[in-house]
Order: sequence, then structure tokens, then C-alpha cells
Amino acid sequence: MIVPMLPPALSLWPPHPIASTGWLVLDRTLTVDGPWTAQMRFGLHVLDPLPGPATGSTIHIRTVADPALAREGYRLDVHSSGIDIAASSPLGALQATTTIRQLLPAQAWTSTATRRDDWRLPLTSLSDAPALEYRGFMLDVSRHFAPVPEVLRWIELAAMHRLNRLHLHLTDDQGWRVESPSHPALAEVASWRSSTWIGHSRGGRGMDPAMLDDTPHGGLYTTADLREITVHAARCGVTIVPEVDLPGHASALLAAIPELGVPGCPPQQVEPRWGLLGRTISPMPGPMSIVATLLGEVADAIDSPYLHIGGDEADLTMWREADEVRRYSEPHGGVEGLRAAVNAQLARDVLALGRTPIAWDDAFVAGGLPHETIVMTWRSVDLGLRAAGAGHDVVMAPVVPTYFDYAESTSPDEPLSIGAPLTLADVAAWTPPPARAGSRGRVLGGQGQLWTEYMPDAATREYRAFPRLSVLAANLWTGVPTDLDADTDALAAHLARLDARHVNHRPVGGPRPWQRAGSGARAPLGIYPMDEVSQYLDQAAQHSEPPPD
Ligand code: TNX
Repeated sequence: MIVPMLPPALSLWPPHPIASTGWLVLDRTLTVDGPWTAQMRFGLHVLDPLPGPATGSTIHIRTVADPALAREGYRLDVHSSGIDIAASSPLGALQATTTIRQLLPAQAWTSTATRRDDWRLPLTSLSDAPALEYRGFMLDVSRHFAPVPEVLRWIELAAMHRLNRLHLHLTDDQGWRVESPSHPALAEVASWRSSTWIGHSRGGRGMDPAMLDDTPHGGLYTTADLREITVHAARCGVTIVPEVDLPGHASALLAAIPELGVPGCPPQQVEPRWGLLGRTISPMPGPMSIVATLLGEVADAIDSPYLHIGGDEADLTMWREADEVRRYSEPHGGVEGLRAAVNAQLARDVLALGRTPIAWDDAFVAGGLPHETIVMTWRSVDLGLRAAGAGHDVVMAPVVPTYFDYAESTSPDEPLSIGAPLTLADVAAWTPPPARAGSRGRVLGGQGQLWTEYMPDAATREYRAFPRLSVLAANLWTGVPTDLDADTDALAAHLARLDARHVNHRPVGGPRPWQRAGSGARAPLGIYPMDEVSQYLDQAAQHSEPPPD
């Protein structure tokens, strides 16, 4: 039998071979029954399937539970009279709907029911399951706030890419984005700043007042907002991973609740600048118990198995300069030992809430983390492998190639960014390595990061994320690198889906005219070249001697 060539619009993403023997034309009413009816109706809303058994005149989607399949795995069989789907969980059933939409024209990715009678599915059977269980995307909503509708869209875009974790970086020096029932000052003071730095630290103009935009920026999620986000994520098969970044990166928190500062800490403001600012909360028992309350409130608002405690780049100068803290640190062997004790305390607070703590690799290097803590590594993959060796489960998020705040090229056409280049090819070539033989911890997966210092709006965020996130997501699902040369058609078909979803992606060849930097506010004032960044990260990883495996 001759297998007809599929036009590019029918290639799957991640690329997956399809053998087809003909077509099922969707020119009749669709009906659906079985255990995954709700997932079909949600995931296939463009087709508008009705619940109910097959009748002679309908195209029937039959769903069955097959406990032998992997948690997010599925089997899909498109035959001449309908569609059969098997999954062991709602997550697998949702994955099958993603595949069905990908087999349809790109218009199947518009946001409303748009089925036309000439849409057709190839007659085909396929089985699929992810290589990695943690496939994440991190959105920094502190540096620039993403309003709720945008977060809901990121959830959908994550699900469209078979990513199953949305990590929200909720707090940082430049804004605290979670309502606190016990501390209203977090909403009143910490959720907005009076100005934003429009320069680049590399530009060398320091705190030049001309570089502040004198425009207030802010926003926060109420408890109700966070519940809405969590419920939408669950429907899409995505788990929210909330992060409260402590004990460093705390300017906004200290501006709102000064008693969290070390004794003698001068008043703080919600920071308008980017970079390492050295604001760390007090490690004393009083402040730590207030922080435990705040963590409990976030856990209460966001139903998730995880709570990320940050732990990165905690500058200890404030601790060293406060006599009381220095004395308090003595039984811990000094302030470095106290840093480890504080991270461990935060992780234990999270465990007491029934959640799994996650921390950046800096906290692993500091030592003393409970073994249940998942380590998220950003400074080097090797640190992650060491953490796995030491018994931690690990999520790999190395700057190269998962920090999409770095521009794809050094061209002056690229809008202002932290550094460059971090190319699509860099992403395509990378997959998280497995843990070394004999490690007690596992490498759970990987994650793409969108730190938003230089991304003031949703369009810029989408420009930086896509298509690099699409390629990373493919690698996390398949566990193997993407061959950009062999998969040109599949990527083109996927970019058409992004267009149908109105995603402001960067074309592979470079920005569209209206995506270019120009000479105005988005002009590239300075960037960190990638070799300098790698040198900095190597040094940082060397200076910090991880605890023995
Ligand atoms: C490092 S990664 C940071 C962030 C910045 C980012 C910019 C990490 C845990 N900390 O605070 O936004 O670099 O690329």
C-alpha cells in the first residue's frame, strides 16, 4: 500500500512519524463517551464533541482506561468510523487531544470552536509517552507583572507544548505578587514600585536617574486569582509551582514589613533596578516565624504538591554587619553555616505544610537541605548531577540553554536583553542528562526560564520564549535532541500553530520589522556576551564547594 505523504501542516510536534492509510473526514457530529469524556470535550473544544454513545450517523470518540499505560502516555487510533483513545489518567487523555489537534489544520489552535466540514484526520495509530516527568516553564512575574489572563494563556501555551509544570517566580526585589491575609502591607507596599530601570547594568550608567522611567509598575494576585490560576492549570494538565524567593532577593518584602530586616536595617524600597542588590531577610527566629506564616498562605492559595523556596544569590553582608546576627550565627559556625540552617528551616516549613520543597542550587551548595528537597540547578548541570549523587531529585535549568531572557543573536535588531546569544540550535542540542550511576537522586526533567527584567509586556515575553521553548519542550518530551535540519517542516507547521494561537514568536530567521529594537526605549544598550556569562557561572560554581556526595 502507498502511504500518502502528509502535507507539512500535519507534522506533529515534537516530531513523530505518522503512517497513514487514508482519511477520516470530520463532516458529521462528533460524540464521545467513556472515562475521559470531560478531557475530550475540553481538549477538543474546537471540534465541539457532544457527550453520548455512538449512533449510526456520528463520528464517535471512544475513550477507555488502560492502567498499563504511563501516567501521561496514551494510545490513539483513528479509523474509518471514529477515534479510539486509551489512557491511564486524565493527563494521558489530554495529551491525546493535543495530538489530534496537531493532526488537523493549524486553525485547530484558534481559541474557539472553528471546525469546518472539510477538516480530516489521517487514519493512523500511535502510542506516545514522555521521557521526562518534570517538563517545566518558569515565568518571573516579579520583575514585570503578568496579569491573570496572561498567566491563563501561559498555562494553555505550556499544555500545547506538553509541558506539565508552570513555575511562577512570585517574589523578588522588584515586587511581591501574592496577597497575604495576615500582612496587607504586602499588597499595599510590596506589590508595586514607583519606577523601573530602563537601562542595562552593562551600559555602565549605574543609577543614572535618566535611566528610570518614573512610571509606577505593579500588580498582585489575590487568593481568588491564584485559585483561578490553579484550577485552570489542573484542567489543562499543568501543575503550578509557586516560588517565594528567600532569604535573599527580599527588597520588596523588607519595604513592606521592616521587622523582617536585621536589627538596624535601613528602610528599604521596592527596587526599580536589576541585578544583585544584597537585600536579605533576618535569620532570627521572630522573622523566620513570620516567613513561615507567609509560606503557609501561599500554600493555602495554590494547591500544588510543591513550594519553591528560592535560596539563590543570598548576599550575607547584612548578616555580617549586624552584631546580633553574628552572635546568633556562632553555634552554626558563622554566617555561612547560618545560611544553610535558614534554607533548611524554610524547607522544613514547606515539608510541614505537606509540600515538597524545591530550591535553587545555591541552597544545595550551602548544605543541610532535607533530602526530600528537589534541587533546581541554574549555574551548572554538574551541580545538578552532584545534587542527585547526594540524594536529591533534580530539575535541570542551566542558564545555557534554558534562560530565554538571553537574546537569540547579538544583532542590534534584537530588542534590549540581558545578554546574547542563546540560539535555537543551542536549545535543540540539549537534553537533561540522567543522574550518574549509583546516584540516590533522580534527574526529574528540565525547565525553560523567562526572567523578565527586560520584558515589559506580554508580546516581548512571547517573542523571547518562542520558538526556543517549543524546541526545549520537544526535547523534554522525547528525551532526545531536536534535529533542526531534519525537522524544518515539522517546526514550520508548529510555528503555524503558534500563529493560529496569535503567539508573537520570533521567526527563525530573525525579528519581523515591528519586533526589532529600533533606537528608542528597546534599543540594545549593552549585553553580557555569553562567554563572559559562562565564565561567571563557572567561577560561581567553583567558589561554592558543594557538600560531599
Ligand atoms: C539569575 S537564576 C537569577 C535571577 C535573574 C537571572 C537573569 C536565579 C536563581 N537568579 O534573579 O533574573 O539570573 O538571567
